[in-house]
Amino acid sequence: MAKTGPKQPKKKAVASVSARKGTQKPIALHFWPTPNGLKISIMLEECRLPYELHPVNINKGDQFKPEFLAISPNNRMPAIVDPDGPGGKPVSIFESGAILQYLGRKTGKFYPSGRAGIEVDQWLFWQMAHLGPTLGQVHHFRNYSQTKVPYAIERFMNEADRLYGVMDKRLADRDFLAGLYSIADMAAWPWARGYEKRGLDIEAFPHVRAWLSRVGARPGVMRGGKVGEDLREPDYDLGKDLAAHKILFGQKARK
Ligand SMILES: N[C@@H](CCC(=O)N[C@@H](CS)C(=O)NCC(=O)O)C(=O)O
Repeated sequence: MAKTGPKQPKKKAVASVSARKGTQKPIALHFWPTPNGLKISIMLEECRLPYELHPVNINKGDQFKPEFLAISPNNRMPAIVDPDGPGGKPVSIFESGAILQYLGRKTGKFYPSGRAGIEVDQWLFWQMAHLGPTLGQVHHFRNYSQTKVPYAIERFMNEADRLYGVMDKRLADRDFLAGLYSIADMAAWPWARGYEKRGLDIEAFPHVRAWLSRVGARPGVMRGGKVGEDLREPDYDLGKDLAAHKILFGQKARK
């Protein structure tokens, strides 16, 4: 928790319409436009919470700046600072699942309590522990690794296929992962929509495909899913940015 409100990295823009209209103090969203970052811009847009975007260019090493590490010690975005946290005091939060739960509790939206909340937790943690990390590894070994390792590609693509299968079965008789639309869908959607880049055949998963369209048609998801599009150069390809590879893929405890 930030006691006095941590120093913020340079501000880029006020992203939400509600931030300009409302009287609430905006939440600082430390962000780069990747699936994990977009989970939070989507939730903020869905809740119409005012927020300011603080770009963290992870390809250039912004995640190692001391002021960012003060709020996100794992040097990963997203992170937020809510000036109006519990007890009216500022609070900082890292880990996208924890942020989604916090915003759900704060607003009373998309994160029910009781039995329904248990459903949400299971699918939220499933995304955090399985879908996100596995698709991340698929992307890494297929698109970023300079050495093609067939075993790693096959291993993670098989696992991704299995996970899409789990999701497809789950969505066969309900519209959303936890029944009602929730933070679990917001966590899974930005990852699941990238099936093409990861070489997955969506035709094999018709219920996932229908859910991708259902979630993607929500105005809040449309707004939140586009946040930060202008931050990267239009033709940027991390697969070819070897300087970024050094920053992102060579990390160890001691420098
Ligand atoms: N479990 C974390 C994962 C966050 C994460 O991996 N963020 C990546 C971008 S998608 C990042 O900030 N990488 C910076 C780095 O690797 O140094 C969450 O869900 O918040």
